[in-house]
Amino acid sequence: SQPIYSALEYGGVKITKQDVVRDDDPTNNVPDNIYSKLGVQLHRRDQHPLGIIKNAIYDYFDTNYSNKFNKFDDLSPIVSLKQNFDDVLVPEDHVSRSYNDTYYIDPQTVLRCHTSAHQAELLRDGHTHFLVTGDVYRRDSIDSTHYPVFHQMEGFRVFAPDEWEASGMDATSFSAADLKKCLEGLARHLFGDVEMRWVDTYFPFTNPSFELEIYFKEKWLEVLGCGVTEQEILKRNGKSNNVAWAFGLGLERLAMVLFDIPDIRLFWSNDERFTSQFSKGRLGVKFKPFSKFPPCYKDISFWINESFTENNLCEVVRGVAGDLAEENT
Ligand code: FA5
Ligand code: MG
Repeated sequence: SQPIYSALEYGGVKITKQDVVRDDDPTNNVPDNIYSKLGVQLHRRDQHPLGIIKNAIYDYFDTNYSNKFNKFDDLSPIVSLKQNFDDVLVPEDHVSRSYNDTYYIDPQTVLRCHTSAHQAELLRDGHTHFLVTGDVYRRDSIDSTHYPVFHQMEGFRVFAPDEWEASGMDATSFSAADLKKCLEGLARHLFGDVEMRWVDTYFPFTNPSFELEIYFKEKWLEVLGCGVTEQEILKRNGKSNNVAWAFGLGLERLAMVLFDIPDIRLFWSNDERFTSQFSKGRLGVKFKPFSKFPPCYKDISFWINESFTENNLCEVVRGVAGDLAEENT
C-alpha cells in the first residue's frame, strides 16, 4: 500500500509533505519518488521479509542477552546534520555530506543516511544496550544490491570497566573480540553454516573498524559495518569511563541471503507473487522467481451444447495458435 502523504507519523509526531519537500527551496534535493517511501516502514511489517529478519535478529539478542537490548524501530528518518554527521565525528569535508550523496531537506536537515545518526541521543538518554531499525536514504546508484532507500539495524553495547578488567585484555581488544563473537553468532543463528569473512575498513566513528562479507551467488556480499566506538563519542555523551562497540547491518542484504532473493528492488514490490511467499516468523522459505511482467488474465467464456467434445475446442484453438497451445487444464 502507498503511504498517504498527509499522514506520516513517527513516534507520534506527524510529518506533512511540506515538511520534507519544498518546491521553492533550491537546497532541497528530495524527489517525490523518494518522499513516497517515507512512512512505508517495510521493517515494521511482520509478514514482509524485512520485518521477518528484524524479528529473527531480535530473537537472537533476546535469547543471548536476556532481553537487555532496548529496541527502537519508529525513530524519524528526518534528522539534523548534527545527528547524521557531527555526532558521529564525520569530518566537515567528508563526501557523504555532499548534496551529491545525501538527501537534504534544508541546509540543516537531511534524510538519515545511516542509523548511526541515533547513537548519541540514545547514549545521552542513558541506554547502554540498544538496537535501532529504520529506513535510510542515500543518493546511490541502483543495481541488484544497491537502492537509494534501504534499511539498517544499528546495534550498540556499552561495557563497564569491570567487564574487560576481568578478562585480562585491554578494553579495545576485549570489545572487538566480543563484537565479532556476537555478529558471528548472529550469522549462524540466521543462516546456519555460511561462508563469511572479516575485512578491515574505516569509519569515522569506530576504531578499529570491520566489515562482514558473506558468500552469496558466487560473490562476496558486504552485509554490515562495525567496530569499537571512538572514545570521543562516549566522552561527549557521559560515558568517559566505558568502552563500547557498534554495528550497522544492511537488512536487505541479510534478507537476500536468507530468502535467496536475487534483487534488492523486489523488497518494494506489492505484487502478490512476491508478498504471498513470506509469512510471519517463517525463516526457512526460499524465494521462487516469477516473471518480470505483471499478471495478465485473458479468460473466454462460452456456451456449449450436447455435441461438444474437448477435441472440438482444441481444434478451434490450434487453428488460431498453431503448435504454441500446449495444455488443457
Ligand atoms: C554504515 O552505514 C555505518 N553507519 C555502519 C556502522 C555502524 C559502522 C556502526 C560502524 C559502527 P555502510 O555505509 O557500509 O556503513 O553501510 C552499512 C551496510 O548497509 C552495508 O554493509 C550494506 O549491507 C548496507 N548498504 C549500504 N549501502 C546500501 C545500498 N545502497 N543499498 C542497500 N544496502 C546498502
Ligand atoms: Mg560499507
